[in-house]
Amino acid sequence: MMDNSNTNSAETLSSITNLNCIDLSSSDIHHSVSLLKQACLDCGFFYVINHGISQEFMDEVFAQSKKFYDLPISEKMKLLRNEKHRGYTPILDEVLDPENQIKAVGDYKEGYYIGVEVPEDDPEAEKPFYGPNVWPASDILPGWRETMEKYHAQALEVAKSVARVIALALDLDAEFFDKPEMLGKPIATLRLLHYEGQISDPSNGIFGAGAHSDYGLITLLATDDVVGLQICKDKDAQPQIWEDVPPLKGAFIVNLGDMLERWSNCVFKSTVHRVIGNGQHRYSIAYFVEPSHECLVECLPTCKSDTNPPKFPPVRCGAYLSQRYKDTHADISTYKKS
Ligand SMILES: O=C(O)CCC(=O)C(=O)O
Repeated sequence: MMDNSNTNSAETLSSITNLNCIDLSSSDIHHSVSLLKQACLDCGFFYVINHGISQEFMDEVFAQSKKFYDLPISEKMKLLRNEKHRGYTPILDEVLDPENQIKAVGDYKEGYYIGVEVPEDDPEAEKPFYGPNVWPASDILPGWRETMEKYHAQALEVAKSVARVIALALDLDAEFFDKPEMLGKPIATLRLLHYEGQISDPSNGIFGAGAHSDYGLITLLATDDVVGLQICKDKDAQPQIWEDVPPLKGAFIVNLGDMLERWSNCVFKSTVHRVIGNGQHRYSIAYFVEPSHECLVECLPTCKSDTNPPKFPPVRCGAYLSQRYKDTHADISTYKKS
């Protein structure tokens, strides 16, 4: 829970939000579609349970993530992210809410990006979000790469299952997002996150993660049991109302990204969220799912009419994402200079 000192005139005390919960193992698809649709119309956030990834394996991924962050900063900096957005992002590397973080310098979190593994000599590696990953040496973190690769693959299957329910909720064929140019050849990025115990102070622009909406189709978020994630259903409201999203053991918190908001002509919402630090270490794992680089994101046929024309021009996924990353991350050349 946020404490009084963490509020300013533009926002009120937070309350706990009540998200719908989609059971991916349920045979009642109509019920799942209806729950998901209600969540997407309301705030674009929901829980997903019985998704097929075992708790034992989730625990292993979190344990491996913690081992990485326990390394000395000198070791972590050897794995600094590259221009393909692979590798380590130090504290303050990312500024998710530049407007409100003017007084601070960035997000008080460190991260590690792992994307789709494409060998350097593969022509596909020319694309902005494809290429080889950056991996810690196996003698330093044995089994780390294998664990993360396995998680990447399993999380993609969960994302595809969620995307089928989303497609039905948008009156599309269940397989709409399975096409080769969509999740057949996705840009899917796993990001391990660590909030190192900095207490947030919104009035001074200090956040674990500043307010933002995600860029892509959907994000699957796994968290430990430390609270911190908050959503704001109406970012234009004055004062803004921030609601805590409590962790739910074994569940993914799923949220819709801006690309899906564009695709659906704003029928489905991509909601602003942030992370408030309360002094405790917090670990989370975000899995950002986007279609292929070439995919043209243009208003879905089921989301437009004569009286409701498309609100956005079509955009290529790769170009759109490149711009969003550029807007929110430090220029890597600044690390080389220092
Ligand atoms: O760590 C969290 O709970 C949220 C992370 C997040 O919002 C992001 O990385 O986009």
